[in-house]
Amino acid sequence: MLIKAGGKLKESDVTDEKLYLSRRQFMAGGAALALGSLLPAPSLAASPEDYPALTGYTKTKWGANEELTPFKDVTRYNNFYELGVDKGDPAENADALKVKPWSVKVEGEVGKPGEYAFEDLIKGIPLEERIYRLRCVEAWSMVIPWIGFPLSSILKKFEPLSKAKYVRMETIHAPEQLPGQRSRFSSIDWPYEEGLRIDEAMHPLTLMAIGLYGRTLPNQNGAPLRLVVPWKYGFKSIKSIVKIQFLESQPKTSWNSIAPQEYGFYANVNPKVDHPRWSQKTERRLPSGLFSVNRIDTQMFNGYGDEVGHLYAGMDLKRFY
Ligand SMILES: Nc1nc2c(c(=O)[nH]1)N[C@H]1C(S)=C(S)[C@@H](COP(=O)(O)O)O[C@H]1N2
Ligand SMILES: [Mo]
Repeated sequence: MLIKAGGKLKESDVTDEKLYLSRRQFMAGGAALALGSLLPAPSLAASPEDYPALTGYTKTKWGANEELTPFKDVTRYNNFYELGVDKGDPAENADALKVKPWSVKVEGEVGKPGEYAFEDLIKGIPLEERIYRLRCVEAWSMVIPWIGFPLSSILKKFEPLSKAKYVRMETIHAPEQLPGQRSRFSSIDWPYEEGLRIDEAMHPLTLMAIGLYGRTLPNQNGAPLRLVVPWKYGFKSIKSIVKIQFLESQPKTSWNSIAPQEYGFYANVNPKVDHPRWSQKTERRLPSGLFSVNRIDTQMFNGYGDEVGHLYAGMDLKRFY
């Protein structure tokens, strides 16, 4: 059931994290849009072959029987508000993001803080392909063949101290590159930030991805490295990470700061706890069109409950949503 005072909701109304960003940002972008329409449309890379190949990864059991969401949908239906508010904007603006050179700052309660070059960070860590479901809080979902490694394998390199109870991550802040960060009207207090409890961060399912479909990550999917937490709503899977902090207390997170009554710190996929404005009982599995919506039931913890349920034993998941 959709909950809204005074009338019915259309399907399009529900695809709306951008509700918080777009109304004002849309007007600010108006001038640029008008200019843009005079220019030839950019030619968008549409197949895996358009991206550099990744080699030497092993295939895993994860998602082996699932039907993959086509590459085109995985790379052209994105939420990456630094690159625009509409689903097609991140692909169109992808070239704005510069991913070379790239480094990650490591701070806080760790034995080995510092600034690590991307190449050093991933050196020596075996790459895996894992097919995971990603379920957005907007009630659409995809099945994506990620390439990456358990987040724990890099976190351990930094030697976390016992005081480290949470991990906070930050996305690149570069308004000169990223159109979404230039908008005076955006509700997000950049940079985008996310956090996990340390046991969630260290869980073997939590993936740091550097590729998909056998290729390096397209920028719109969060190049050069982005988190994938498959039992949580998509917004926890922070893109284009430049900072990792180990903290004693729970960090702020971008969506929780914008609308705390709608987006919690935990954000576990949960069909029993509805978003205040729509149901979370079902989802549209992409590709989804007007005539074949492809609606399926949403599973507790996005179907990963056997692996992660114990992390939340005894917690009231209506309160800690
Ligand atoms: N930095 C950053 N990370 C982000 C977002 C964002 O806007 N900025 N959007 C989040 C949301 S809401 C979702 S659903 C997923 C989408 O990931 P995908 O585009 O790779 O499918 O990225 C998440 N990570
Ligand atoms: Mo999302």
